Amino acid sequence: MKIEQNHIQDTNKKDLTSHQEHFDFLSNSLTKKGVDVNKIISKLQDFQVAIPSWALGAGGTRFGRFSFYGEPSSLEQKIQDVGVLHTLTQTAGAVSLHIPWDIPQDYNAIKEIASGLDIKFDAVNSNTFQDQANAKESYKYGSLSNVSQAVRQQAIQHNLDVINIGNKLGSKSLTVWLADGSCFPGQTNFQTALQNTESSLKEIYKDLPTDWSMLIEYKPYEPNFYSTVIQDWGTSFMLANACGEKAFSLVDLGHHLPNSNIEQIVSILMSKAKLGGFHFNDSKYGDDDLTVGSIKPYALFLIFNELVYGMENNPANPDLAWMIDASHNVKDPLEDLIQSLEAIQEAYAKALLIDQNKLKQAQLNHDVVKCQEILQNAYRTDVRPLLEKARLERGGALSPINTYRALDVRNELIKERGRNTVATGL
Ligand code: LRH
Ligand code: MN
Repeated sequence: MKIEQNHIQDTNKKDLTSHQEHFDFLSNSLTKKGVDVNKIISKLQDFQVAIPSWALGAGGTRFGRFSFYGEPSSLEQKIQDVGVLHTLTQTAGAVSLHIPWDIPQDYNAIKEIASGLDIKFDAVNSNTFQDQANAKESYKYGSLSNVSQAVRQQAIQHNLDVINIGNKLGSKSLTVWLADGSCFPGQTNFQTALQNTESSLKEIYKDLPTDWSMLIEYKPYEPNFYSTVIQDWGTSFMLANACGEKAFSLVDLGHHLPNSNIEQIVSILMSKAKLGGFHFNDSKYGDDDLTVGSIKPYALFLIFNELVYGMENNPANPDLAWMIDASHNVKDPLEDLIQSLEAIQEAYAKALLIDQNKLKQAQLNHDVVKCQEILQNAYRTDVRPLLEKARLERGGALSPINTYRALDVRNELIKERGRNTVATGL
């Protein structure tokens, strides 16, 4: 399924006038406030988010999985679906693969399809939380932290294989998330598990290509429910420092205990030049992997405020890896991802409207009310005309969801692929 430019222009036609009116009104009022509207639009256009290859089919829970049919059953079809998202939104110009769910059969063919759709390969993800059919050792009781040297070695080798696969695709970073931990007190020795994990990560780090980075993802619980070895940002930060200057922390928004101040965690990691990237999603309770901005849009805005400040004031922190990590139980996976991409662009655009100098001044004057006024004036601004302009200028859809439905993409995919295809992944 490939969406042609003229199809998008046809569906844009009826909304062009109202878009232009809204855009002109907003652009004039922002320009009067000294905002460089064109600068914001080019920042939005440069902001490319990687789509998780494991979230292009229906997700599920232990209680059930309900397909939307027409799911991609090969890596080629997954890249094509990312192409649909990128053509409509112009902000999904990358894919993050998960190994072994997405091992390319024909590297050149995959790279050709991806470059034809202007899709880059972002971080590759290792998987030592599931046993593979032909595996000699089991990860039942952990992988890089396991008391068994043989199990640790198998997990280290897997990560080196993942780097090798990523290297052939042009990826420049490895994401390591470990399910390692325990379900009951006494089951593991915390110190031994952490030391094993540190020495195993260092083994992997030794073979990291010079221009690569290692992203260490933390998570407080699940699938282990008493302890997780890399449970929080502090542990990830400590391990990243122990490995070296190419290792960083990865912040998955769903990997925080209730009421955690994620924006403060982001500011700390950036101030120490150890923030490597994000897995964007949203949640009400646990690692719910819901649509970005669907539950706590203001929290996402506050995180982008710290990111905008950090990108301005922490030059030592590397360019960040922007990725979505979501799972779709009740929404069409592609519509869910389109809504997530929109929410990310919206939070970023609103954060770019914050007058950081005025905010700094109000903070120095302890003018607490003014600080909030400055933040919320930006948050209360309807920035959608800016997002539309950014897409329109790049040939995208004014309303990606409307165009997706007007072109009946899901049914076209079902016609092409049938109703029984199942995408690899979660
Ligand atoms: C763990 C996680 C990790 C992935 C997996 C698919 O919860 O966030 O990033 O490997 O989801
Ligand atoms: Mn994640």
